Amino acid sequence: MRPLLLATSGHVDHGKTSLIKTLTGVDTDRLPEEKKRGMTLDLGFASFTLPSGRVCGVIDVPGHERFIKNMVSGAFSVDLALLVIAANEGIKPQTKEHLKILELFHIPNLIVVVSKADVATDLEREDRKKEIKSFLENSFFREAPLVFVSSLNKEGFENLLECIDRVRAQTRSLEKSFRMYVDRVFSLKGYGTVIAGSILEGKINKCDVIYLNNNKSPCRIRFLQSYGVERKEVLAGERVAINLRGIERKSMTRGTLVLTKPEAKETDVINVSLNILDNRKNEKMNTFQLHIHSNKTVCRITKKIVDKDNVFYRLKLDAPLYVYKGDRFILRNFDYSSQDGSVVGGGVVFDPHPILRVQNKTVLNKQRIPQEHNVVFNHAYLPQVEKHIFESQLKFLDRESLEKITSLDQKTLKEVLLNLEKNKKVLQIKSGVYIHADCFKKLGHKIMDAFQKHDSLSISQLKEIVGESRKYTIPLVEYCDRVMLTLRRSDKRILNPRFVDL
Ligand SMILES: Nc1nc2c(ncn2[C@@H]2O[C@H](COP(=O)(O)OP(=O)(O)OP(=O)(O)O)[C@@H](O)[C@H]2O)c(=O)[nH]1
Ligand SMILES: [Mg+2]
Repeated sequence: MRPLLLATSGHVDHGKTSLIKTLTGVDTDRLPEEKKRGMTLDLGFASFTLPSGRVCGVIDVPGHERFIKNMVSGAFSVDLALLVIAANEGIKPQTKEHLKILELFHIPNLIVVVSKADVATDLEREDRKKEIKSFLENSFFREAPLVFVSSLNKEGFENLLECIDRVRAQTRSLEKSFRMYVDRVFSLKGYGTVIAGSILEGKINKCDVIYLNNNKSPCRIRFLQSYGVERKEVLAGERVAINLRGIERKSMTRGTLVLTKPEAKETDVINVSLNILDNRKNEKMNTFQLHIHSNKTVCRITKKIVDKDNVFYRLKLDAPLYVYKGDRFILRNFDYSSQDGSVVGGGVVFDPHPILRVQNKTVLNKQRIPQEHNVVFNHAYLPQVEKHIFESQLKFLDRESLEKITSLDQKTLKEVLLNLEKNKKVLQIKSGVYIHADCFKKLGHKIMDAFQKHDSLSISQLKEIVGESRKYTIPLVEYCDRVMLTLRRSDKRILNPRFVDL
């Protein structure tokens, strides 16, 4: 029987991890930081056997909005999502955002799980049902079953198991070559590095060699495991853990493409069809965060292509990625003054290598290919610019001063800064104003220390702590609000009790 793969979804604290623990016996919050904060930060994995005897793989995702990237990495390829909504709180921002993501990914099945049923009266349950029904009315998941459960008194789990068991796994192509994106890396004592992910296409055999991204050197496999069982072969739709020979753990990252043939081709220009939702704040905005598989990059819409009745868009990606025709992605607001936006749309990759394909045609005409595509980004400038920003220490540098110090032209500097930002070396605390990430960390710690002595801090107090003028203190404090280090309470700031890390 084909195994099923499910992911949780839903607002922070609505009981996703507790639900998975009740279903599988596994506490997927395994990081010490997760235990300390009682909150999921990264993906959790487990599996269990359904009443029919079928195996079900589980990916537990974080609900906090800061970890949407992790949520997307876990949810993009599952057969079924459980949308967990707490009976006492109902629909909250990430309930909505996660639902949008599941719709844009065309996740084929959804079960609404109303958790914490033990705290709701019959009347409250009826109200919740009505609220959820109207919330789903115009969605792809109008017909989704709804189950009340309590992880406290185990109510509803039999019903939930039956609902899950009725879901059929999607048909996946076994004819295509093996493709998987790494979403988990760990090392096993005595065995070395293990990478894991959900297989999108094809199958993998223990005797295969694998290729990581566009590296042409083959890696040998020591063993394959799926849901805790050693296997000779694992198929699309299943999760697999691959123990690699001779690969260091630190050289592996989430998002790495794994193939069994050395065919990976990266791209930074793709043609896509887009579905922009109508909640976009600024119609003119054309720069977004693109989330695809377990990867994220900044992208810009550079062209609209009308082909007969179809409209496509060309996206320029800041960092090259390995994407394939038919892959679905999410777009989130990318406001340079805000680290996190909300989902504004998504789409499907229509042509992952459009420029290469049109090279023979007359369209290879400088006017039709945006100039920026001809610029070869010079990585040599990265350390130079980063050093200048770092050396300014607790000072903030704006783009104009950087232009003078580095003597780089505007365009090159912009590219360099985007790259540094993407790699989290520097932070843009306000449009055109930069600080080195390490310096921000130091400042953040100073601010956190000050909260040991004060319940709240005014801008003047924060100005003293930061040692900067109001001109820079205010954007810095606003940036602290955006990264959820601080919370605004009228004209003062308090430390966000749920702040995760710097
Ligand atoms: N009363 C009651 N409390 C519950 C139930 N399930 C979870 N909780 C409590 O709700 C809180 C959050 O539970 P989690 O399972 O960590 O929630 P989560 O959705 O995984 O949270 P994030 O992963 O951080 O988004 C914990 O304090 C749980 O003990 C339930 O069925 N009944
Ligand atoms: Mg959790």
